[in-house]
Amino acid sequence: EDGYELWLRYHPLPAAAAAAYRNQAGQLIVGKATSTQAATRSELLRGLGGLLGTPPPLSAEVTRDGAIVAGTPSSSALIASLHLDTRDLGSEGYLVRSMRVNGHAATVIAGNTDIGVLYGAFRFLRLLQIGRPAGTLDLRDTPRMQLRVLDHWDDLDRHVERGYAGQSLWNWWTLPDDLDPRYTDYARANASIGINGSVLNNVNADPLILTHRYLLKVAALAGVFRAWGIRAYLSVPFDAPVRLGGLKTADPLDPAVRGWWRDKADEIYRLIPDFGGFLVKAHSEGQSGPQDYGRTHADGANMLAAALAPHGGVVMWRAFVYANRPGEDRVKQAWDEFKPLDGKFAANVLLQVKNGPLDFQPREPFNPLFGAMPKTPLMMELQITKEYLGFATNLVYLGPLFKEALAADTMAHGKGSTVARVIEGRRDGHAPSGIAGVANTGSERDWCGSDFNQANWYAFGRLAWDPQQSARAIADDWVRMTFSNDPGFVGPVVDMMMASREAAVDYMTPLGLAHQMGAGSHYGPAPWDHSLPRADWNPTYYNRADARGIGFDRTATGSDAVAQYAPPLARCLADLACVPDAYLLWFHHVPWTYRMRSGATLWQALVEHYTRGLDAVQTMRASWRGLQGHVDAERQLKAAAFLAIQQREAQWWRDASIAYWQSLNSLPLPPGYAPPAHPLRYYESLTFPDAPGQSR
Ligand code: BDP
Repeated sequence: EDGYELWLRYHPLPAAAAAAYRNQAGQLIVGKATSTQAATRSELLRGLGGLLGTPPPLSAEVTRDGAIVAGTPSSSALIASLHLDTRDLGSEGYLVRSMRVNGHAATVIAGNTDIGVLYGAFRFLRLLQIGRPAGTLDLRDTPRMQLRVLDHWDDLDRHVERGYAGQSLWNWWTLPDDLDPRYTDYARANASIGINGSVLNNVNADPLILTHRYLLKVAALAGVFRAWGIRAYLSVPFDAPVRLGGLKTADPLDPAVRGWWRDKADEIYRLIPDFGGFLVKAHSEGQSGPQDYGRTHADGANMLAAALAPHGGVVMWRAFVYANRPGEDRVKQAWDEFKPLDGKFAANVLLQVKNGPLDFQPREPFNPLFGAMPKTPLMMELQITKEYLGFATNLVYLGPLFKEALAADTMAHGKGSTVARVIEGRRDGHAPSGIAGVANTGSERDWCGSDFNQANWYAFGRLAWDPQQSARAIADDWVRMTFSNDPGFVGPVVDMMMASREAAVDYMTPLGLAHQMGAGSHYGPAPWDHSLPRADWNPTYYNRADARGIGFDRTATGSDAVAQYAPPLARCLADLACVPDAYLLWFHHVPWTYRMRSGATLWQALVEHYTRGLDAVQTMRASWRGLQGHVDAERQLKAAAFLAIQQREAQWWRDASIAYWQSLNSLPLPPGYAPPAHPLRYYESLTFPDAPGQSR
């Protein structure tokens, strides 16, 4: 049990459950005329064979009860003869229905397309994996967003930026000849949760990826993914025409530059007819952009969009920009720069906006661009890899974080204009729509650096398909599929997962603090740090702590970032009487002695939160220890070892933070709270040049 099988762990079900399901899996009628049909067939045989002991026999028609019939009305005469209403299933939806076919009880899995049928097959297998009844089904489902994409921050030498699970999955050196079976398993895992796109390389992009030699490698991967409904995309550097093409400029209005990109797009589509498009990090953290030539983001994005449009490709243009403007609040910059461009982007451009205005913190308010650009399709970018959440070893289930971001109410069009509705694009009539997650995958056997990190990949896919699902229900499915249906195990583990994100916020950055991690590596606490050359890369820039108080004043008396939110929301966030505690220090600078709604002072509340976070990790650890015997020894021991690391790190976070704040405010600890284990200078002296995943 090394975790390789992920949630597609088709181990034999308990005898009674298997016996019951065998009545619903007596024979299988599914085509293999296309690669997706063949994939569907092989997955059903593999899944049912694994879960039930033997796979059902294949058949051309329904001759007995318990048949499973999968297909589209156009590929299967049998499905067509059932006259199913598939109109509202679109191009990726499916239905799974128990009905009589040829006088026999059958399960019909149908869609308008092969890929819809594949998604339906995975749904059917999931029902068996999680022990749901499968004899009276009437399910219909369609994705709420069109582009459901993983962004891999993988360099071409297999280093993964902010990756904590080994090397890149893509072995660029042995591609295109060697098609590691792992590429197929990657595609299966994604298809099982509805992910339909993969950006293969780092947003800090190397132009080498656009050479013909590398495009052949990309084409080989795209060839593996195709059957599973996944399109390949590439991150491209804006100045590729200069660095690769030998042109003097990358000016987006220059005809030679436009021609270069057009030719490049044509070349790509000759090799990969279903290529998805480009992801661009422009004018951000050292990457070049159209501003280098006196042009706007829209000029740059539209130029690439024009090259891709004839082939149906899209541009995902990132809004993660912040220039080095001392004295300015970094979190305001994207809004200032992009909002005036609303309506200026070509139809096949999506603006890819991080969930929060800063950078994938344990907690941030939502990015005010959501709701502020009704004429532009906005894609949300979430981070699945835990750059700011303790890396691979900390158990932090991100379902609640993703949900919080999606469910946030922008109030942009009155109550109920949630971020999810904005990105779904329905209100503003946008196509395309999408969501991206920065992948946490790597070459380690367990894919994600820990078994529990797999849940974050899983939750991302499930929420990308349907943001309305609950984080708890998704965790419940995942635990059952990954570990066991044993109720004595499922309940406690789901509780543990559901508590884990708030625990991390508490022991790292409670009450609206952010970016207090070690500069550069983002490992461990360093609230004192101001060593980096740019002010806005340093923890002290964000905490603004001194002898009197702490927090970033983003109201009108400070940076006024709050004014970027819709007025009713802005009014609340700016008002100490209304702002939620969770965002207090994000929007306000307050004295250490400030009275919280609970009656405690801010200082007491901070100490309480840090300690509560640490306690929660202790509880998680004890609860996992108590589940020994419910789970195989390998996965039990690994998670136990990682929880021990997490407990040590939570203690470190709590103690180092408290020691630093105390060095400023000279306040005693509230009674009953243990003092930090070491003096502040000990924490300040720790360095980790070897921390994994750093950017280059
Ligand atoms: C930051 C990461 C950096 C990425 C950057 C980005 O620290 O490695 O390149 O985001 O999203 O969070 O471009």
